[in-house]
Amino acid sequence: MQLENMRRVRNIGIIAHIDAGKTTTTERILYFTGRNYKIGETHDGTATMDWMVQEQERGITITSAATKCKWMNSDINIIDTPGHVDFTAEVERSLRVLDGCVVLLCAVAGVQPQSETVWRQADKYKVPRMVFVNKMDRTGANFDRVVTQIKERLKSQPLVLSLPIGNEENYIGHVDLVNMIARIWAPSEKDSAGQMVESEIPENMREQAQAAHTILIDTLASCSDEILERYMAGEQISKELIQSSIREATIKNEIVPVLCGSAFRNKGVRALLDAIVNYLPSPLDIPPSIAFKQETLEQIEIAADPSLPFSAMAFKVASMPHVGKLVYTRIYSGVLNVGDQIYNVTRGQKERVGRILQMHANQRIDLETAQAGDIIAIVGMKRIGTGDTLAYDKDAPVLEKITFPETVISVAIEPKTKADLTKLSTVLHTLMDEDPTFKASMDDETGETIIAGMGELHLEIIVDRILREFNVQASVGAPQVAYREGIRRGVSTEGKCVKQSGGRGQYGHVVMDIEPMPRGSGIIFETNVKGGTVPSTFFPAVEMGVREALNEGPLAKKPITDVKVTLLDGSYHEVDSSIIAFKVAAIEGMKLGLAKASPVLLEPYTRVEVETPEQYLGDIIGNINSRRGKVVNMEMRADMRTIECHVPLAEMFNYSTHLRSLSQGRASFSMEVLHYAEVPESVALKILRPTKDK
Ligand SMILES: Nc1nc2c(ncn2[C@@H]2O[C@H](COP(=O)(O)OP(=O)(O)OP(=O)(O)O)[C@@H](O)[C@H]2O)c(=O)[nH]1
Ligand SMILES: [Mg+2]
Repeated sequence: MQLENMRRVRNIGIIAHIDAGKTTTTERILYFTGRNYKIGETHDGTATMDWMVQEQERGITITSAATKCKWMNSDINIIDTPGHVDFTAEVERSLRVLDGCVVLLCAVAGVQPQSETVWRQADKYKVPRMVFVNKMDRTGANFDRVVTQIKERLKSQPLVLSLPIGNEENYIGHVDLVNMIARIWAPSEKDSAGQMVESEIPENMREQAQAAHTILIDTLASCSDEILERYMAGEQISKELIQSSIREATIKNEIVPVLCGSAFRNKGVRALLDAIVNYLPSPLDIPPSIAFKQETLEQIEIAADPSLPFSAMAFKVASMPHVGKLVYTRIYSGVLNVGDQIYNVTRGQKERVGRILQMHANQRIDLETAQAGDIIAIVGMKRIGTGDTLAYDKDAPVLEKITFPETVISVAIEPKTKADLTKLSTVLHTLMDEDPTFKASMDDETGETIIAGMGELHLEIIVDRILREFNVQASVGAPQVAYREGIRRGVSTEGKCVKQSGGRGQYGHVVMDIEPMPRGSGIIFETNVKGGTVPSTFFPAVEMGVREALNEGPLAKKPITDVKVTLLDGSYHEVDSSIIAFKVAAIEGMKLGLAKASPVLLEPYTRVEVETPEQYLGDIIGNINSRRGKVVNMEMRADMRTIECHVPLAEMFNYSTHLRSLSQGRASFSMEVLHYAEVPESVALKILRPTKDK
């Protein structure tokens, strides 16, 4: 019975570029499933899912919100994520715990920069997905172009399930290519969504629909032997077989079903819901979760099974007035009951489950129990952070962590009074618990409090919350970028940890190569040990040491990036070798090696995409050049020009205001951090001098 329930669960996320219509679509889903009786609009500040004041004021999503609804006998847990790149952590943590997702693409703009970013994030967690081409009602909508972009830019195999009937203001419905029928919305006074009528495919679209149906079968035949055999034999292929093959291929990430609609005009959302239930996985359809045994770090699998011991991941911590600390949790195995004693295995902390809540944006319903496959919130936990593993047993395996990007900008924040200073410190801890991409620290030399985050908007929202939600009086300084270090030369290095002081000693010895890697590679650790000179049980310990050593570069104590470290050789002792000894040996080796590897200062570079009417092009490009930027690509999109450029983040502060005045408010831009690159020497000298003068 419990397994039967799980088969009907869909845990899905909605991800896309900013303003693609994620929240608008989620609001329609809540309306059509009967969860809400009224439609909320993001631009009026009435959307249920955008419940934060800052979201309602700005008409954008900032924090991911969870909700649950029912469709065709299935329970759908939905997480609506923000599109702005500064809140990328919200997408990352959601994709880590979700089983499937819907990617929204704008029918006019197609695959936008942030669509590519979230697509790559979904790739990282191998999340099966479908595409909803939204805004088919807008001038310039072009469904076919978007389908081509899915192939060319996202390098994926689209499987078109619905063809639009009409376009732009004449968009009136779609052809369902599985059932080969048309669905058309006739205007209705009763229902703002219009009355949906099923009919035969319009005469003038029959040929096009038949051709698209053939492509659908062709594509499926390349994924399913059963379809291939029938197709070759010229036999009829049943609707059930088509649907089960679509489901199978979607879950295996071989195809991406594509639907179209206009969420704002309430069109295509029911078909999207049908497709979510029919084609996206249940918790039983995805591979088992990966976890690591605490002592040995040995990798094991945890199956989605309520009869196994309880194991869950806290993926989001949020403080809510009158409720306290809410811990959004995905249960992977077992059952959880109110009042249970559990362990935060990651921190070795015993906790009690005070309440279990089903979340609906900022509303909640108390539950007595929850089980494998569920996404719920727990109240009553004391010490918890994002990505912590919860279990009944304190020695239980730890689930694979969520990784978050490093902060790239920071500002100093100065409280007005002593009372504000005391309050600020508590508030900063609360905010850090909530947001793993927000960091606060004290500058040892100046005594200033520094807050760091993912971008100007991120810090602006945080400062706004500090002032308004938490009532701290404070002023903030000018933003600064976070520098890093890189290396220019490859080196070989050796590290040893040998201690003999009576009793059991410590012995670790490693030989490693450190090499510079292309920009954007991050940190790569590999092992190539011949003849077992270092046993594989110590590899994770060496990696831990390597990563720790890379936190502080030899030049300015900044983290090091774009390097590959390969463990090649070493030696061990039967009795004295330990995880700690190998970690220390790796740290030693890295320190010695990095100093010889010609370290250089790096700064974050951004990829900026500006969309502008032709007449402002010259001024905008001139301005980008004056910011040490370089134009890498230019395109015509509808009647606008898009300019893609690479610019140091340090030169991009306050760009939105400048762009507005350069283009009389008609150009828009999106920006994401691309990679770190060398700071030109003249600039680096100014940055490094204060450190050297010390
Ligand atoms: N014409 C048209 N406008 C739409 C459609 N869907 C959404 N919009 C509008 O697009 C704007 C952005 O919609 P949202 O739903 O807030 O977009 P979002 O993807 O949630 O944005 P973020 O959460 O900030 O990334 C709003 O003004 C919507 O009314 C659509 O199908 N057609
Ligand atoms: Mg939104």
